[in-house]
Amino acid sequence: ADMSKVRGRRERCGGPPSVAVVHGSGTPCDPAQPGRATHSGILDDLSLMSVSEQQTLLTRPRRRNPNPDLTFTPPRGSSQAGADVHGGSSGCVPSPGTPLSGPVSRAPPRSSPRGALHTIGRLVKLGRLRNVVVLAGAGISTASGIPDFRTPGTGLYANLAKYNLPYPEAVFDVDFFSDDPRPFYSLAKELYPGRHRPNYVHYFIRVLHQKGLLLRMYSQNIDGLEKMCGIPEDKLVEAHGTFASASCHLCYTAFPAEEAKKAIMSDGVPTCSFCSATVKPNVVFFGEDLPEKYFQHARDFPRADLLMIMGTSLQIEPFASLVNTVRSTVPRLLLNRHAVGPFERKPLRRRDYMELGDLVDSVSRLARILGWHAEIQDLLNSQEGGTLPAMMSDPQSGEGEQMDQQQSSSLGAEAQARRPAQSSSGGPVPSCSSEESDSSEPDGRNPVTSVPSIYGRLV
Ligand code: CNA
Repeated sequence: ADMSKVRGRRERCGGPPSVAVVHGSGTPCDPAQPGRATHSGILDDLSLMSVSEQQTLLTRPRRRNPNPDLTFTPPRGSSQAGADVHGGSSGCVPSPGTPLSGPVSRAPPRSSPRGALHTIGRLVKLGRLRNVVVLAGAGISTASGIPDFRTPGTGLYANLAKYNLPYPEAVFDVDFFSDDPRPFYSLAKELYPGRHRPNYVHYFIRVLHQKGLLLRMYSQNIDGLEKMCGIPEDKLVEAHGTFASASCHLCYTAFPAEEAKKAIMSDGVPTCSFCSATVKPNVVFFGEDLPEKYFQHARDFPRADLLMIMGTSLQIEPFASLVNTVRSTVPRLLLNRHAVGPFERKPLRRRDYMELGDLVDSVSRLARILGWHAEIQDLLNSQEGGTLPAMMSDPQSGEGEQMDQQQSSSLGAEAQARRPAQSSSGGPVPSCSSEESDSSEPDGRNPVTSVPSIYGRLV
């Protein structure tokens, strides 16, 4: 793929021409993996456990949406985002009126002791999963008190009603922002780092790193909690930008992030000293480039041996399509309140596992299976006491940067995020690709060769 043409963009869910809700298993690459027969054999055996779980899922009666009002009417000319989590089969494009996310009254979560968590836990304990990629969304931060987007009633979109947005995603539309930045600033006040603390789920991911198992965390979140809990910068891709830097939305002149924050928190409007247009924190808006770091996925995903998907509705592209870029032999574990993306498919793809329910609950059960629970509790206690231990970027070798709590917390104020890169002429700099330098993986595995749909999205 010619990565220089890629411009990452957030998709307005379901709206043509940017319809990009992920359905189906999508296993674009599955090269044979020489020398991995043992791994495959174990996976084959263990996958039987999830088959029985799938049967349970298939026979469980599904409740219809008890509140048809909890629906999102898309902007004119677009079809409905999201997926019919009540029983739609794979490959469908949901019809208008389908709820954006499942109401809390969905079928009760499964907690079979021999289910997804035990399967994955066992593989980890066997040492079979050493390159875990985590894909995360707003759901990992709800336990920290930050609402997600789409949960009816509590979601941030629902709270923006007072601004009479033409459609909820307009809050991230740069043209809309240009006319009226207040809805986004209102959201920003809620999400600015500093008001909230990492929770059990964040620390679970940190421990995953401490154990040397985290290949990379790709997060859609802009709350900065991943860095605050000590996940090193080189292990983290903040795919939708952050509040850690700011710039003019028109001419991209950099603006001091702290000044922008101060103005926004006191209901002011920071303006560019160069062109007087409105300043925007470098959170990625629809149609804007994703950070260059995001394109690291071309190297990471072929190396992943477990994909953990947590707390996301998988409705924003190109992020959502990442789930389809691991090899088909790679287990994918969804931890969420309800099935999303390819996990709506029935039966599940072989080696797809999901545990539905509250994330903290699911993650703490997985942590107990792995024997990590006490360690995570200690980290949470240290956070409370302000004595969070240092974190290394490479815990196995002992090398890498040390990070104490103060550093990790203050990272939110540093320029970690990328706004769309600009050339000297003011135009966007082409996104860089790591593919060329990565034609052969160090561990000898085949890289992903077929190209997922995200590469076709040119803006
Ligand atoms: P979303 O569309 O709101 O989906 C969140 C998902 O998490 C839904 O499927 C929920 O059911 C699920 N969920 C929420 N709470 C829990 C819980 N406690 N246990 C289990 N599941 C839960 O949000 P996405 O992340 O998918 O959408 C991507 C957007 C959201 C990104 O662009 C972010 O910038 C944006 N966002 C970020 C934050 C944040 O930084 N904390 C908050 C709100 C929105």
